[in-house]
Amino acid sequence: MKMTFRWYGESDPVTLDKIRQIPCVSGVVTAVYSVPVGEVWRSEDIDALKRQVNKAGLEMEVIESVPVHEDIKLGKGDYKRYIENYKENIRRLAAAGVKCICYNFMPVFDWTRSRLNQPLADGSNALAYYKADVDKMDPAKISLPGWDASYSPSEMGELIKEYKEIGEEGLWKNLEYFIKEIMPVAASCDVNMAIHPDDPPWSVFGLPRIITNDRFLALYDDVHHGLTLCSGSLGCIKSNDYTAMVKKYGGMGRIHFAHIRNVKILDDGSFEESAHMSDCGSLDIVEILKAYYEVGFKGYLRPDHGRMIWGETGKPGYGLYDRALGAMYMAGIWETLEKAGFDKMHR
Ligand code: DNO
Repeated sequence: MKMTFRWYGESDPVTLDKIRQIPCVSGVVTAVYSVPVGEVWRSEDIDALKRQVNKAGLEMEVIESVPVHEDIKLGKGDYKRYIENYKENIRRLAAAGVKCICYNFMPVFDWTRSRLNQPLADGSNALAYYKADVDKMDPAKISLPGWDASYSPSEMGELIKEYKEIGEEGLWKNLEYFIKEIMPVAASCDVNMAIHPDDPPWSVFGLPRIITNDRFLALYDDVHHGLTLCSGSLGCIKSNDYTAMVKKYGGMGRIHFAHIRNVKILDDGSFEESAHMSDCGSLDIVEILKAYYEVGFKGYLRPDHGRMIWGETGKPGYGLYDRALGAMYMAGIWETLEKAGFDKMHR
């Protein structure tokens, strides 16, 4: 396992120097942010980013994300050109030593929350998803971090209509086409492609959202075709046995990237993001890490969203302090598993 930390580039108030001081972190997860979605990243920009990260004493082996253009997801317009661009990005990133690319196939919106700074009982604040609030939201009129803000309300309305028309099966068809195009390139470059599950893993605003792991993995039979397994996404459905998922997909060697955070699931299925520690939320983080350890996980892990604590302000979910606490907590669990010889007891 390699512990990583997300870094949003030059504009991120959480600087590389600060990340470097978290003892367990070997590298950052980042991207070239200046390029419009769908276009080819310049090799000079990729190399400059890598040099900057390496100079700070950190690795750049994971890219999160190379976003997928909406034309690809809708199978329309310039989708063929965008797919060729995507392949070229895989080649260029591989040439710079990148080993894993995280991406998603969520229509229009990436992760969705109704509150970005919900006060928690301990005085911190965190992201939250309240079903009743989301039901009242008009997606054309709001924007959240992680969403593409480049659409006008009428363009947004049109996009949403198109997705509703193609529905889940249409989206599956376009995903399958995309995967069959890009995976031979990724495999030949030895880059692991790690799709992020839909977050939350149910339909929002009536849009199709389809990343259910079994069917996704069946699209392409190659170990490079894999998952970013995210405990905060798939773990926020009470009936999901998240630890069993880690064992199953980890056992198949298909989890390339682990996002770990805790969530407190509320009675109506809404959820609040919480501190990483098991006691603070509905997920047992020790059991999750034990499952990763048991399957001999060799991929990348990162503490996912954190709360805002100690008065920190910044990009919602991506402050320094709580994510650093999360990284250290998980590194501590991992070290304990290693030193206690947990694998010898269980193999
Ligand atoms: C949320 C992140 C996601 C993730 C993308 C991957 O904080 O985990 O935004 O980066 O879905 O493409």
